[in-house]
Amino acid sequence: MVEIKVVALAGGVGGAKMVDGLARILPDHSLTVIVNTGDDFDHFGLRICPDLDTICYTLAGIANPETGWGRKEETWKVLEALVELGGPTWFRIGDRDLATHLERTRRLAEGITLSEITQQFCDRWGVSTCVIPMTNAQVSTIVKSVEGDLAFQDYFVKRKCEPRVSGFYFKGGETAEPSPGILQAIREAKIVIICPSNPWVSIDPILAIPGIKTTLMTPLGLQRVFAISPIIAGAAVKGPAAKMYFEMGIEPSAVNVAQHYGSKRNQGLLDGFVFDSLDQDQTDEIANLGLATFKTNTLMKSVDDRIRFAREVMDFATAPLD
Ligand code: FO1
Repeated sequence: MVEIKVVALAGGVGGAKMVDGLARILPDHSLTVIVNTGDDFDHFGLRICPDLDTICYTLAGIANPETGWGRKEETWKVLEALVELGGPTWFRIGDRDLATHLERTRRLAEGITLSEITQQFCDRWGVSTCVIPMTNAQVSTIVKSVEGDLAFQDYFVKRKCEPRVSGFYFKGGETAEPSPGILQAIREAKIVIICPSNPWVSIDPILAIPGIKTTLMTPLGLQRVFAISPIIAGAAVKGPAAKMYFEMGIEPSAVNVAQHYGSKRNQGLLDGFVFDSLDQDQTDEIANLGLATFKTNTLMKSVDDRIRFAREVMDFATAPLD
């Protein structure tokens, strides 16, 4: 693989798997991951950053393979003691995972930025990929629902994504600045990959940070931007993305994800779009948006799947576009 700079936008478990595949096939120091922090919240007075942790744990090989979040080989002594005390246990924090939240919160209180802390943790976990939170400011994804505005983790974990949604907004997003290095990484990237994450609550918060979307749309050199559909045959691989589409009055489909980001030819973001072979009947519709298309098996059940898929995506992304 020729030495090219790649930037990935990611959040959640699907994003982490894609990022892991890309990290395994790309030369060291060629991949920068911009991570959603709209899921972040304070719990027990600790700042918890689920998508940063999911992506760093996955890259470090210490993620819980069943859930995709939290750590593997975890113990739950603190949670058991909290049950005895009658404390809140709706958000399950394992003992090893707790150390991450304790130490992140301690360093934040010392005035170290979230970006610096993330880099410091990656150094400790042996993660060579450059992982950057979308901003060092606090930006909170708020879910507009039939029950009123819900904080993201209240919606996602406490309420198990049940309340019908009507929209989202990213509190603090309008005044937040991209973390240092993000705009430069986007400008220098030859390839930008929008990972198969939830468009509404994992990718849109990143695009909402002032400067990120405009920089994506005005690259310095010949840059190409691709998105990968998180919807396969009308369903999300994991999480509420399809349910959100449906409740927003939009049919959950690969073509509607492509439409969500738009093609460069129609004032959108994308040069090309990757989706599952199960949705091949949408190929013309997607191509007619002005997009190069690539179909394959996009399900990543194993590490080998992640590697195979990442190779296919990079081959498509670096080949002459039709
Ligand atoms: N998701 C759940 O559905 N239930 C949990 O108890 C839970 C705990 C948890 C602890 C640490 C962490 O980093 C993530 C955790 N998540 C849990 C996932 C979290 O809700 C993320 O926001 C999702 O991964 C969506 O991105």
